[in-house]
Amino acid sequence: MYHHQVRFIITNSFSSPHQPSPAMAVHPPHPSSTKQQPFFHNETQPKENIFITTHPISFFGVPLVNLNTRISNLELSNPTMLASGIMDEDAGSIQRIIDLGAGAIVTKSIGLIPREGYPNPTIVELEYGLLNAMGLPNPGIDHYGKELQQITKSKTPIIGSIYGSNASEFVTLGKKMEEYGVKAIELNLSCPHAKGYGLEIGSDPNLMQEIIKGVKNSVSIPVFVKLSPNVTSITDLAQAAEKAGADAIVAINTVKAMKIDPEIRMPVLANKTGGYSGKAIKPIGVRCVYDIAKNVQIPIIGVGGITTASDTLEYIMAGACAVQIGTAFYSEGLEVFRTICTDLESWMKHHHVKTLTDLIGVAHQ
Ligand code: RRO
Repeated sequence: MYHHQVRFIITNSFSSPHQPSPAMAVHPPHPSSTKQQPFFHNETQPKENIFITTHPISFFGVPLVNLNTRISNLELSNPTMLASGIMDEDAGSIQRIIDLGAGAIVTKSIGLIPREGYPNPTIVELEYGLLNAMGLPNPGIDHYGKELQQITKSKTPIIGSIYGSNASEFVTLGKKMEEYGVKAIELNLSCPHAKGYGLEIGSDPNLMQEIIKGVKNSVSIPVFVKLSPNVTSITDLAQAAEKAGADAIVAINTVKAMKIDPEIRMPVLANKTGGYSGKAIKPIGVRCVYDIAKNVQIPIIGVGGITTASDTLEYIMAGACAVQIGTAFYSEGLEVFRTICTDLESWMKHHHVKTLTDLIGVAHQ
């Protein structure tokens, strides 16, 4: 039905996790690679050449470089986290991502009661990413708690993402998440198309601060705040969040966008507009992280279009201490966490960087 830019449409099915589809990866060449073999393959190189090095990355199984990172009081064995909203619907799929090497997991955004989400079509693949308007489908906090309790003893930290329409709903959800054993809360104040939720409340700094203070006063675990790029100044919101006591900023949620199919003369998504994720939004995310890092002291977690080790390094150098990965599953497959970590280790070894955290914010110097 869709011939040109729309490659496939995925429907909203809460009970069946999305299956990634294989596709060619496109990576930028590293700037230092002009005289040597490049570290990260580009469009003209076959994928087998993704990394060329003669340096060993471990000695008798002990890594020679250190990918550990820290967000507030959470210790991560590596900086790659599962972003909210993908492969995080039940204990089984979360366990699978843990086994695949993610440094931390963020759950689906969960509300007080079950919610079906928007009618189909809810996701469409465009040239450089995915456009979605899922509409916050989730089983509600009480049912999700049963899933969570099966996996929160894992060594890999689980972070509970929650959404609500006011401070009191966020407080109830935050307390329940803590009871279920999550190691931190992520406040979703940034979904671009959820009426009465997300961006509609997250773009009001006073309401945002009321929510953060309410949750901070009710739980003893760290509270992260996920912000939207669809505002005049994401930096102002990050500063307001820091003042209200947030322990970390997560930047960015998806970019408000739309796809019209000329053949049917209609928007493709049933909700008409949605949120764009994937490679296309990486430069937007990197810019947001860079600007936020200049203005806040709390840790920043980068999200938006991260597909490769090179993308991860961009975010880290802009000021992020960790990154979240979601849409990359569709182009890279579920091995993306391992691939990024292995490529990061190789890059660091080659550049004589022993500790990943030494690279945080270096682009500001
Ligand atoms: O469920 C969604 O439609 C959704 C959410 Br909660 C979000 O935070 N960001 C997004 O692009 N979609």
